[in-house]
Amino acid sequence: KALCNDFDFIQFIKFLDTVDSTNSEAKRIAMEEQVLEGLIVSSEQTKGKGRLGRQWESEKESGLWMSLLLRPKVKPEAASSITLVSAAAMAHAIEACTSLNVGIKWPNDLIVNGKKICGILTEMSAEINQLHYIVLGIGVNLGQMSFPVDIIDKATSLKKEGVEVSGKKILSAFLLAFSNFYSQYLEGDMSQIISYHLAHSVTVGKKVQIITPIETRNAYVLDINADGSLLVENELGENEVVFSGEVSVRGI
Ligand code: BT5
Repeated sequence: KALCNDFDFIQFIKFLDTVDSTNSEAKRIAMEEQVLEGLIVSSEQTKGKGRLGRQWESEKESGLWMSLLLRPKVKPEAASSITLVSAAAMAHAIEACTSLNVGIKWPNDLIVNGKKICGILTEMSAEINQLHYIVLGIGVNLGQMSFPVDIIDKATSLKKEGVEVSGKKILSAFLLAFSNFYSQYLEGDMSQIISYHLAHSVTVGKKVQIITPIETRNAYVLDINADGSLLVENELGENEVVFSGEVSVRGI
């Protein structure tokens, strides 16, 4: 049952000690229950996932590892911009609970002092013209003081940045901000969400590499469009719109 109108996208909350991946658990629930929406949180993930098959370090009690199972009544093309909705909501939540400045690296990374503190993995099940569900996976580093060598220079946690906040506090601040941005998104209004991104972007106005599974090329980021896509100037000096793939910002 819905907790209240503001949170009617949360019909269940499942807290786990351990799981392979909260995204995988959300997908299993989505398959069993055809209409349910809700939240899964785990203290530990044994197979935390990043995008493009990458690994997400999710040690026990070191972070907030969570997934929202959502069934918004939107077209499949509109589904990927939910990543922007959650990035804005989590940036807002971290800033509301701490004195840190949070940057957003389009479309899915949150950055504190040049290092990644949060990553978002959006997965969906859809057919042409019909979206079945979205799984919105969010990982926030809370208590790690060290990271594996391959990411030691690019990852950080709230504790490493000198802040101790509980996952519960971040989660409740996130849900409040998310419910607000999500209802705007459902109404087809991305304006406040895009403004929030532009104000916090570490991507706009930078030279970036656009890395997709097939190619890597250089571009200069001009703007974030109203639909959440990125407006870039390519190496030929032409304007181009980037909808998906990964954009990595040089120097971060
Ligand atoms: C992401 O992928 O940033 C998406 C991460 C989503 C994690 C959440 S946790 C809850 C839910 N359940 C899941 O199984 N996943 C979601 P990507 O942009 O591909 O970044 C992955 C890269 O970030 C890795 O290849 C590492 O370089 C780096 N990385 C791995 N673990 C990290 C960590 N804990 N903190 C910062 N960077 C990390």
